[in-house]
Amino acid sequence: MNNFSLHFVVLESYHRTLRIALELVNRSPRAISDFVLCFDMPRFMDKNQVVNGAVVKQAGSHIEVAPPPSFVLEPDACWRIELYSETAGVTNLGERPMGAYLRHNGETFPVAEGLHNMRQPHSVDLLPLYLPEAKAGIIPQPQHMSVQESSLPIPPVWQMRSNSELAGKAQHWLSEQITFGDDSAVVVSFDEVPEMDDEAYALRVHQDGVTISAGSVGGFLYGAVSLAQLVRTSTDGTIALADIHDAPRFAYRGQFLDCCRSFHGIRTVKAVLERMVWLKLNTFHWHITDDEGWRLELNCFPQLTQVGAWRGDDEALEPQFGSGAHRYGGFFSQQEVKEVLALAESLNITVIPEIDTPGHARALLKALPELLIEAEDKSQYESIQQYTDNVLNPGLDATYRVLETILDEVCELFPSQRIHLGGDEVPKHVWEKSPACLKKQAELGFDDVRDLEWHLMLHMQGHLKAKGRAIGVWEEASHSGKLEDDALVYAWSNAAEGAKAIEAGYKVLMCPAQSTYLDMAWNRDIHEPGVLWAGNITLEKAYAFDPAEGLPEESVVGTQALVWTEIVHDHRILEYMLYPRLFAVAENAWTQPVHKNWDDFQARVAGQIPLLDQDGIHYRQYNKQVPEVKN
Ligand code: TNX
Repeated sequence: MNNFSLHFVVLESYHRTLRIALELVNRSPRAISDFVLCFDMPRFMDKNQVVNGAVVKQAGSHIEVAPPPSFVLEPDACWRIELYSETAGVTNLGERPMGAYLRHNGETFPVAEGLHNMRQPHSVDLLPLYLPEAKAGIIPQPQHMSVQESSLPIPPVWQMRSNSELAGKAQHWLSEQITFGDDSAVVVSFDEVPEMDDEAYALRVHQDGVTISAGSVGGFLYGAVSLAQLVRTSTDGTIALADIHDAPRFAYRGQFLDCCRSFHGIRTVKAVLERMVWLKLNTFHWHITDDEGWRLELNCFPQLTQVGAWRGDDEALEPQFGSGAHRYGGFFSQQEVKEVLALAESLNITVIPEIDTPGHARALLKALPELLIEAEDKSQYESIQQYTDNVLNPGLDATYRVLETILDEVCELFPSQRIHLGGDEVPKHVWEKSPACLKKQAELGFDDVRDLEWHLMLHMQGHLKAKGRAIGVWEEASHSGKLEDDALVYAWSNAAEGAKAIEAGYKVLMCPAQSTYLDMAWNRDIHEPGVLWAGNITLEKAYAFDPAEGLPEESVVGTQALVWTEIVHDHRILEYMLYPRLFAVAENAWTQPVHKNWDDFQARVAGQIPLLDQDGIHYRQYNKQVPEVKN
């Protein structure tokens, strides 16, 4: 049993005004004094507006508060502290204080979650998701598909024939989906047609079997996936005779996973990749460095993972997002990276690693402080995620050398043509009081110390270019217009950012949070997991997104589904956030808008639900009435 518990009381919660009270109850038989209460809550607390105590520390979501001096918390008594924040209100229970513990005499003691007074909002989009009757079919919808009345009975065993080496991966993949043997009369034949476009395929279901034609590894694989979907979604033991001609709308059809905020390890990553191919997704954007953890083992700096991969009360990085006082974290060993890359290769998936610079670099800074931190830098800033010390210093030569060394090893490990360099959310006022930055600014003749941001990024772009690699960056890094135009810009905060980057001459990957951030909650129920800063995302909203709407099609390389993992602590919640919304993102990435159809899509989603069940996927239930709103 826990000896302490923490009640959470919302006093005021508006757009930029949050007043809360925390009530710590002592259920132990002893009085306690001289303690600190630690918890995580992603809101910047105003140190000057505290009632009955003090904020003694904040780093990111991690907050430490203390009672007034000489305060004693008697058994069965309660200490109530009031805190104020101008960051944002709280929208659901995922934003209550998490991972609370007490620190007392150098030891930590767990604090249980107590009661809360959060209310359901008055107007709330709680519409349950209903799906129509299931329909056998393919997700994403093929571009051209003509179906006949008659059908082919699905045999227990198929025979495989191939005239193409390009079909090897498809054959291997398909043999894990359906059974093959020599003495079946029903044949799947792989037929090479060299002039077909990359990733395009034709699939013909006829009286004697199935013919898959393609001119590329991806084309054969996606033909095989379509066949497997027809077989597995069939409810009557047959598949209709059909003629399918299919090719993707976009070359970049992605999925993004943040392995930093919560550590998602190799099993989850492999499971994600294995399911990506089912939806013809071909690019995995692997977020492996951030403020809350460095997840990539590198030989050049072992400290990156020795120090930067762990959080806890005793670690260089504080607990975050409820990870608690104990040591929490992990990383991908180089061996594991190689396994992931081999799996990706077998599934026609490119893995793009992201080394986030110059912001979101706190784990890196904590791992290599003697190289990367300038003691005289008195700049004061506050990042959007409540850090005051998470930005690399472009005034220091070491910053360039360290990044080059890291990127060299990243390039040895990862074969991808593109490396993502981050570039998002660099806070205002960084570097303004850094002697090294001011000196560098003067040397380079820049008007603004902030110009060092693109200077550093451009330097790294050049470094990678010399190795034959191009970069990806989040939209902010394109604002200066100084990066070379082979940088791919990831538009994330809204779709207009994509238009802006295209106008500046860049190609874009469209992943606006309002449609593709699947860490957004499904709805506004306070019990629903997920954040809401870009609104809730229903299946319908996810499906309504057209990545190239109003944009020149040739400037849009594609779209991706993202899951940031502040609140996505484990594989189960990850699946819950992804399914079935990932179907919508995949169809947006593959299918031309004229071939999309919301009603038909829902029926095909319903057709896939039994497969999610068979595969043990913890998807969001779609036919359950959401509990009535009680206000
Ligand atoms: C914005 S997207 C971020 C992330 C957060 C995410 C949460 C982007 C480039 N920055 O750091 O994890 O929102 O939804």
